[in-house]
Amino acid sequence: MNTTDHLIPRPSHVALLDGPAYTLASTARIAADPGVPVAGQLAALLRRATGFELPIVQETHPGDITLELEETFDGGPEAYALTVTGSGVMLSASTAAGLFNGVQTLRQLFPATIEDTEPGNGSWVIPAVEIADAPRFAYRGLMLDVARNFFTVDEVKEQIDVMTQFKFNALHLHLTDDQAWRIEILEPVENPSGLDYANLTALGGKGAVEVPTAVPVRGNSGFYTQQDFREIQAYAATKNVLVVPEIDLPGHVNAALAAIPQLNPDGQAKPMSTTAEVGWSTLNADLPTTYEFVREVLSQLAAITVGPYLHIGGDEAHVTTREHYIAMVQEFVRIGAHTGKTVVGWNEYAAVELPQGAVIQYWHGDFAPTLQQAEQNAAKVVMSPAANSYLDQKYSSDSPVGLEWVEGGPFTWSEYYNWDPAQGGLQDHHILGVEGPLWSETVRNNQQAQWLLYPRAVSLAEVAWSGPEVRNAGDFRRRLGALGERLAKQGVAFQEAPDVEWS
Ligand code: TNX
Repeated sequence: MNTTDHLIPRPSHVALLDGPAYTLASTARIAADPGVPVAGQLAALLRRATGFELPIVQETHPGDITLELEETFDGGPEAYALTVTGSGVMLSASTAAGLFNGVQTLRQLFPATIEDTEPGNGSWVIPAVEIADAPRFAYRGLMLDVARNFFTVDEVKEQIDVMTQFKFNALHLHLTDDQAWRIEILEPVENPSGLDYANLTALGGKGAVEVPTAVPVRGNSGFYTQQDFREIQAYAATKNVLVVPEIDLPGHVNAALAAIPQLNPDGQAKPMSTTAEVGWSTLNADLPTTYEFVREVLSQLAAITVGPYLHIGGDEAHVTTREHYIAMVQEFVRIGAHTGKTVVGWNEYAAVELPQGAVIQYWHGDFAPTLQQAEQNAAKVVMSPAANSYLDQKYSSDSPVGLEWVEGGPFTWSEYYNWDPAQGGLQDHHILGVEGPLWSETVRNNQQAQWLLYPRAVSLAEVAWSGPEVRNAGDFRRRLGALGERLAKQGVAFQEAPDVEWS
């Protein structure tokens, strides 16, 4: 079995070398500069399966695995070069992100027994090989809808652990929706209208979806304190993941309307709701409290967000008149940009004027405004076309969880593999990247989430990372098959696609 042929996502260049293979010996060490967090992660993985000591040291000897930060190394901020020979493993990159990516490749180069959680007598051999690799797109994301069903901090960390082996580097958290509000907003220094921000989570945090059909169980309740949110980001950062928080505006806001009466024109709080229906709630364009509220929420969220992006939603505002939608979203974009962050929104928001470099997440419907903003106003696009990336959709009509509304579905790994983000006139330089959203109306725990995610998220990882010249569906299917054993050893639930020969 030649693992150099199994890599997912597929690297730009892989060349087998003549000469002896590398064997990780019990005396090997990991040589790395201090402050390269992935060195510790690699050591932990290898120690667990091999039982070797694998100390982390600074000077390299023959037989070691060396992680080298080389400022002059070029190929982009996430690129890496990996050379494996009989005398050692040498990984180089110009950034910690590049080293992180290279380590994910190295993990897959070891035999699948490297995923064992107890030391066995594997033979830790890697063929001599030279790999040079860099991503096609800078943004490679997944989205968790923590509003319809709450995922705890630990569950989110576990999702990060799994996704990052495929070089995903963004995690979008859909923090608010009709059914719930999941992020703590503190009592502001100034609160002219006396809005009860604490009630957003006191009441809104208790909400969740409850669909009467397939999955009768109510979603989980809960919310993140600002400290929790910081903790998620800090953890994500050690695995090269940027968190993108979303407050969905001006629709999908019932939980806020329920928590804060002054957001309603009649001053009456709305009842909380558990329905999975969409598009029935809206903020009010004529109320000054709408803008006061949004300013406070976005500025607090921006202040605790490490990454450059702030997602302001914008989707499915079906009960907002067009005039009111434009008025509100234009102002929300301004407020968002004023926090110093780059605003992101679902593609409906391309109807307003966007600041240069704003990000449009295309999911559904008319492509023209997205393309136009990308071409004329230098907006960047994250591609999440529903029929190629929606991870909440069923695999087949008898899937125990998942929705089934996207035209052309249900969908398997192949629909999420066989598409190109550069479509409809969009070119690579317009595209920031690719994201697979996992809406959670039918999802109640990480296992169900994983089952919907994998293997389709792996397809998206390769679409986002690998150039079209190295992509091939038949070959990908073969590599997926080889991945099965590794996922199983990691305890990751995945759909055993019937057209894949799982190892
Ligand atoms: C549409 S996709 C929504 C979500 C739902 C999803 C269900 C998008 C931007 N909005 O509110 O959860 O469909 O698939």
